[in-house]
Amino acid sequence: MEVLTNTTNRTSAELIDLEHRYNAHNYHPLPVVLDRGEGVFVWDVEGKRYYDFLSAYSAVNQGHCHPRIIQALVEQAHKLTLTSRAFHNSQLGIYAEFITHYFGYDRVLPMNTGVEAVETAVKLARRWGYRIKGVPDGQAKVIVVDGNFHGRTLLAISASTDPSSRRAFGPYLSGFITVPYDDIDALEQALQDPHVVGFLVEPIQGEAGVNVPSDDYLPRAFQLCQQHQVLFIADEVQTGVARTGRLLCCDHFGIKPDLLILGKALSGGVVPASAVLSSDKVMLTLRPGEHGSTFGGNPLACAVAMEALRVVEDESLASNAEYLGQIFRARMEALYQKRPDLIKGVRGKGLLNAVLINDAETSETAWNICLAMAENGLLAKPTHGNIIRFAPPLVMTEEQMNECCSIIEDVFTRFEK
Ligand code: IF1
Repeated sequence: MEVLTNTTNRTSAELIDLEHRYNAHNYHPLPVVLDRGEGVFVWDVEGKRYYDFLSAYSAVNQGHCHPRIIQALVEQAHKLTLTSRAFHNSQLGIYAEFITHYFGYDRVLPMNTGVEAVETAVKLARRWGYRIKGVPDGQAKVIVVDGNFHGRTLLAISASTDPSSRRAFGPYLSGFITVPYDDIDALEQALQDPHVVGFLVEPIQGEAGVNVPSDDYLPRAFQLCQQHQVLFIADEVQTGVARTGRLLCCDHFGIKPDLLILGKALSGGVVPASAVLSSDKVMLTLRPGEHGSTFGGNPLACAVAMEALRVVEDESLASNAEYLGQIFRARMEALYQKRPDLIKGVRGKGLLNAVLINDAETSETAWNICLAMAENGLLAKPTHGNIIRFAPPLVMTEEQMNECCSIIEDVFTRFEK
């Protein structure tokens, strides 16, 4: 397919300057200006091609601009994009039936961004706590874990333990209890509080650096929540939709969360679409007019999300992620043995992986390695400190994965701190 030329007629440098001049400085991107994406590839404005190993933070699991998802977008966009929920629309009922059967839940509450779905899940847990569990009004608490990332709203940062996410944004929302991640005794202790209504956790912590818990942590946490009449709330915004080698990361641990939070790849990165899925007993505690959003459940997002989920199934993306993830981690482990001065660990599941850089002093090393990989046609970005996350689209072929591992190995082998 011919590479479409840059339609802005500006250079990367000019576009970076414009962004710096007129945009808030709330990110520090790699100096790459992307203009086009297709499958596992993205092109910058000068036409240089890269393998995308960030996948827009796991939103384009189905690959950039997947033709089937774009077709669903275009067809619906020509018909009806938004009605608000003041009226019904012809896509929402079909979508609700589709997604609840797809994931095995009674009901869905559609929102737009991941953090809106997190907010929705916490509101549902509190409401269930007051109406069903009998927690005194205004006393509900939700347990969260150290190193969590659930988004950027005041609720999400009130739950956060990360200074860069929360400092100088107070006052904070109360009603959160924080326990160490992967510490079942600490969780059991916190569950003694009769006002606890929910345990909110990422099955694998993304932003914290792809932290994978012990095999028995989540199953035991789920069991303890059941024993203490507490809702197990899985934030699968980043780990869900086949990213970790199963449809849901919770599937690796054999648990079915009481509330499931999805976002990002739910729409294949085409339009914002997020969702909370749960049971009648939780969902029906909400009455008309008590929650919603202008775009939540809009027909365009419904049509796109259904096709995005069909693609996941039709192209067996979960098993592909599982298979390619094993190749990736094996080659990175071998690289680790060759360069223990540069690497101090490799971890992840499916195609959500991280290479831990061996430099306690500065996070410059990880950054410079990412710059060198960009020079060699592969895009990845460090997360907290010296951890490089590697998360390509799940449509990658084995041949492409091997080529990418060679690029990474070449960069690491030649890299001097
Ligand atoms: C940023 C990374 C961060 C998430 C989980 C909810 C949300 C996210 C597990 C909120 C969002 C994004 C946000 C973006 C960077 C990226 C991210 F881990 F994916 F890399 F920050 F942790 N739950 N994650 O990962 O979803 O409202 O953004 O749709 O804010 O810098 P959102």
